Amino acid sequence: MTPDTRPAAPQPHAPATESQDTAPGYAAAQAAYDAAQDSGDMVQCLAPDGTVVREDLLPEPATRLELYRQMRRARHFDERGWVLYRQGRLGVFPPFGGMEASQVGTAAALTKDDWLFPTYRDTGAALTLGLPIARTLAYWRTSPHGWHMPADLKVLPFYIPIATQYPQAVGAALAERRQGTRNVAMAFIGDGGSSEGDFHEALNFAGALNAPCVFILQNNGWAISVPTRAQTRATDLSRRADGYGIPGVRVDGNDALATYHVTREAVERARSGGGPTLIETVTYRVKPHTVADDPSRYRSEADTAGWDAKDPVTRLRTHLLNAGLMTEASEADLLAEIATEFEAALAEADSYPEPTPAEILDHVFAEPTPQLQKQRAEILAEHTAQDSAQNSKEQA
Ligand SMILES: Cc1ncc(C[n+]2csc(CCOP(=O)(O)OP(=O)(O)O)c2C)c(N)n1
Ligand SMILES: [Mg+2]
Repeated sequence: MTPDTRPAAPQPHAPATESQDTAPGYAAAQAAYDAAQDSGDMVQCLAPDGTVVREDLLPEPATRLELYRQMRRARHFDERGWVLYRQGRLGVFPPFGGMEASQVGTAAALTKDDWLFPTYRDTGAALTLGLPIARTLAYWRTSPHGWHMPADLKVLPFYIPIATQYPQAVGAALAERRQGTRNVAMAFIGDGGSSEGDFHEALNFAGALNAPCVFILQNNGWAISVPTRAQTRATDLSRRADGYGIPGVRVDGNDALATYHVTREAVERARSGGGPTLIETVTYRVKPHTVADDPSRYRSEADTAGWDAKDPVTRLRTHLLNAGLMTEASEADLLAEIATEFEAALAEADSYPEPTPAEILDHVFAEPTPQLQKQRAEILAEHTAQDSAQNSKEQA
């Protein structure tokens, strides 16, 4: 028998054990952030305490103030979203508090002629590009009024299936190029989503065809209850770009000035024919996965506590105050304005008529398929039966 001269098969990667990854005190995401910061691999403009580390990357003062305004609008929505859900006034809501720099700094680099493909997590990005608050509230209220995007905005409805939006964004980008515009498509995805086939196909497709795309990969440490470390053996997700021959950039996802800077560069490259870029924003999901999630089942309070010191809103706030670009009084005016804007939008959302049960299927296809027609009839029959049962109970 001839001896086997093939090299030994690599040892399989030992899967992360439960005790390593879900035990109280698990702080791999913090360690990853700190290591990226220390190694200088992660673009940063402001340190977590708000001091400037890269003077050369600072955007104009007016831009810094606008980024702060948009982050505050986003945070206000996030905070009110929780309350509204508890009051039964939102159907579901995936919070993004703590990820505002990752969403606002990136979306702010687009214009309204560009495309935005957000996931369910990216309310902050959609609001930044101009999605009306009332319509966004209607969406999370599961009302059909939130399903139509305004005609003057190329923001897609929030994608719930993971990674579907990535190849679609490439298609939109190629369509823009075919029409001879300089418009780009930006798509968001999470760390978990970057393990899906669609993510990899999209990057390859975009690279091969030099599509004007900007891919934002928000690494927030978790895919529901699965920590990034257990999800993939890769430790630097921006390097996923190497496999497709496109630039990959790692940026501090809690630093709005840095996310804005790197995204502007990527958008400019895409507009001028330089092709796609993958940007990994290193951040953290401080909040539960959705309002229905209970993270105490898979992580401890101590895991998230350290992220308060890295908070993106506080970081930019400290910088603006220190740089004399904002005072506590001007900030108070801004916050009052934001609260008024939100309450007016909430009143508008409250004024939309209640949807009827069968409407849930009305906008799936322009022409309903036979299956949808059958489902619609079933829903109607079920509700008619429920209504008559209720009526006879009330009359009895
Ligand atoms: C195709 C598909 N598979 C599974 C799910 C269920 N699911 C919903 S959210 C989620 C985790 C996604 O994590 P990540 O991509 O990191 O995004 P994050 O929630 O952290 O923003 C999964 C698996 C889904 N929605 N779609
Ligand atoms: Mg995630």
